[in-house]
Amino acid sequence: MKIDRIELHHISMPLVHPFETSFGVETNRPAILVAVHGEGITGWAESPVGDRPDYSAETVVTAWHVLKDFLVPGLLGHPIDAPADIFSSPGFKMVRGHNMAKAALENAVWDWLARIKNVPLQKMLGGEKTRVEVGVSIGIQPTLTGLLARVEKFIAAGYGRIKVKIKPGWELEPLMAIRREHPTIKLMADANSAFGIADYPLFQRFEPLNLLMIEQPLGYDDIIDHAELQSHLKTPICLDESIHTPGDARLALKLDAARVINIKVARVGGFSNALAIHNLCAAAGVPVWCGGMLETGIGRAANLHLASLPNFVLPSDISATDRYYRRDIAEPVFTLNTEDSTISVPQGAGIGVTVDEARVAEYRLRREEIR
Ligand code: OSB
Ligand code: MG
Repeated sequence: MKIDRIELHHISMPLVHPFETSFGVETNRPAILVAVHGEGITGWAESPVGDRPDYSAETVVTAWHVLKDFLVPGLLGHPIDAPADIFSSPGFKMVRGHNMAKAALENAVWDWLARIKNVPLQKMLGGEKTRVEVGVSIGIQPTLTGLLARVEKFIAAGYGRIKVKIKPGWELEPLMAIRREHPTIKLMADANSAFGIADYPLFQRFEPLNLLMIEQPLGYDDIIDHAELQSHLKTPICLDESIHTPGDARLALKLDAARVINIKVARVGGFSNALAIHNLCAAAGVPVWCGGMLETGIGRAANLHLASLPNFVLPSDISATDRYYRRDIAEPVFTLNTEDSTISVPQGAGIGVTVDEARVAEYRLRREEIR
């Protein structure tokens, strides 16, 4: 089978609520959407790249360049009967790194193949769960009272796991305040690399809070200091930013630098690497969960399919649509199953959602079609 035309869309979506992490505030979420057309079918995927190279080294501009000038031209006309065929195309063989650019194109091809076969994407990935356990990720808030009100609101809405962003000066106190009011809620913290190994005594003070895990406390490119930090703690450390490849995951597992891994399909370069990391962790007895990047309904649908695999045993950062966007670009929107803090995996062909192209056009800053 052949792909004859590929579209790139750069969009910017207004968030319902500004999202603050240790590296800054976002009020609008950019993304690159990829649509692959061939055999009368269209496959979609989303690259949740940022405007700034803060979470990852890539930006909308670098991902656009790598897609348009290298990855896409090599895939047009290249025979594809299974996802693995992508990797023999000239662009994928050549390009080093640029995982978020690769993920968008690879994942659009997975969606395209699943739609051609008329099966839900999860079947092709090997996932069986029909509901995925989820939580909510709460950004840094201006005040402690504001944070507690937000936590309260999400718990009342049915979320069974709360993750809060932390940074130096906003760590122990907010976590203790939440724990005091919610003694049994599944609670965790994400530092997005804001601390150093010298801060280990601070993390030891987290231990009585019984956190599910501490996500990416140290350097975005570090594994070895995380191993050292883990040796001082009972609370599991989870790696996010530091894991880009199955090789990174092997190293982290070998050094006991991560007792949990957050798999973000964009960060690891697409479903093939995500599956490889899932399998490595399963073999090592290390649980995984699916991270989020404030995706639109396109990226979140893909995440739900991935998180339906068996070793995704911890709640994933996939929340209901109304937590991110007033109007999303794909239908149907996602709602929380409040009885068990899950979201159902959409059961249509491919990612199981329909892209609203008129809305994509409304939020679009740039479009390009390559034949
Ligand atoms: O570190 O997990 C992160 C959003 C943008 C960049 C990094 C992160 C996040 C989130 C959002 O935590 C989770 C979600 O999409 O709900
Ligand atoms: Mg994170």
